[in-house]
Amino acid sequence: MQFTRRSFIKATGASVFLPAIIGRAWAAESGAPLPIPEVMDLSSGTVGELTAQLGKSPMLQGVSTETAGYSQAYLGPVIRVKRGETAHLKLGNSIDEPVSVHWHGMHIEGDQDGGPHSPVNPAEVIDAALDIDQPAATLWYHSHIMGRTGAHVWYGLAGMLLVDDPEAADSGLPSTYGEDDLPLVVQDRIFGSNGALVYKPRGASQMMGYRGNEILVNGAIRPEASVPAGLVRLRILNGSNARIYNFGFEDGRTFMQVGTDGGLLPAPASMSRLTLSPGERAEIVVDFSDGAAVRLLSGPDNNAPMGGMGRMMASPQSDANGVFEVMRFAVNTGLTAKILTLPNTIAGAPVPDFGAPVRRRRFQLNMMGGMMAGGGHAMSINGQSMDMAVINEQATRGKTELWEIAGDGMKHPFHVHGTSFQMLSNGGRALDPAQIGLKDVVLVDGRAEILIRFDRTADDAAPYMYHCHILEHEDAGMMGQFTVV
Ligand SMILES: [Cu+2]
Repeated sequence: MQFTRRSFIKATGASVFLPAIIGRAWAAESGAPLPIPEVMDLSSGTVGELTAQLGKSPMLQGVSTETAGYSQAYLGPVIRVKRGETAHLKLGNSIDEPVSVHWHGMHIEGDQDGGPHSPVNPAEVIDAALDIDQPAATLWYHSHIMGRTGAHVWYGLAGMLLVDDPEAADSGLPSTYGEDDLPLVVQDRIFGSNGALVYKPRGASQMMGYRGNEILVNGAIRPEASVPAGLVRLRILNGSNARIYNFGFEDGRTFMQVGTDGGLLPAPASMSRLTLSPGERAEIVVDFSDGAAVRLLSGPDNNAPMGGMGRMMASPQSDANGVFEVMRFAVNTGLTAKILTLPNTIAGAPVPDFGAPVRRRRFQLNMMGGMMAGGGHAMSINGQSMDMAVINEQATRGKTELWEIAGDGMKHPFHVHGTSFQMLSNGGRALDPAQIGLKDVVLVDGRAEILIRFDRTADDAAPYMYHCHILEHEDAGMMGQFTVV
């Protein structure tokens, strides 16, 4: 398959966006072992290679699915980088349309950021250097081409990235990768009757964001993780285009959140439900010492402009309350439980030091009312649709600002490139303990306020972006760009 614009459409050529259940030639069976992505360790000067490619993935039984990935068939390796070092990569592209590698959550210069101004063109190889200076965190990377981000991520051009910080080395958290420290990339997808991924946002499914009716974790449908009978750290990334998850365990057990988008929390926060919107990450620690198998579930996603429109969105098979399975955990007593208790405080957690803001900016996210560069209606921010030729804002390096973000119609996950921010308020309610940590996505509930500061620069040639992380909204123009000088 050629990965052209046309073949994307060909691959998504089903005439409706809901899959044909009757007559499908495949089975979507759950319970396969959780795939553990390979690690690409870029510490100590190791140069990594990351090449966008097409592949075939055995996601369904009886058919293989055409997908895309970075140096593998679907998704990419888990990249590890170390604070204080410069990570080096060769970025390639064997697909016949431009892709990029945006480093979501990294505090790096605009020309390292991998946004829409930094494509990797077909057959091109680019040397990338990332100056790592931020606390330990669970970040991710994905393609970020203007108008194409939704399709690229849907087909698989995304992966997780972990920043290791020597200051957090003795955090006391589970940290044996693949055993008691598991990456979980959670995504919803739609498969056509031929087993191909279907991506065809239009009408309501573009307006509300494109959602799927099958849940994948690390590329496998509702898999099963084998875990030791102790504490296990789950690094959860909502890598979906639009779906908001409300995670919880089937037996209602509590768990501890220990990290958010931008790093570890100063102390574990106990909870039994966790909401993650597209682009957000959370690190949680779950106690499996009782030896019981348990399912991770999520609830209905009713994020829609008007009541009732939710019914028009694809959704997984669920119970009467809209609750559906994400994945399962089975305790394997053959695995050694290395961590049995959590510390009361977490070493290496960042301490926000924003100080008083020197200025305020306001961002109004509009689902209507923007104009596309070539004319025509689009989504917008402050009445302006994303235009690659227009710098919307200019910030000053090192100066703290207060940003007020307001959204219309529905909740929008607002993401800012190049830094992490601190939430001050959201929807007029008190922040919960996990929201005190550093963030780079805020699910704007009516109106949110954040404190933000940029310690790196971005010029006109490679500006930073702010945008809605519902990828169909971003692709429709709900994005702007800014410099930091
Ligand atoms: Cu949005």
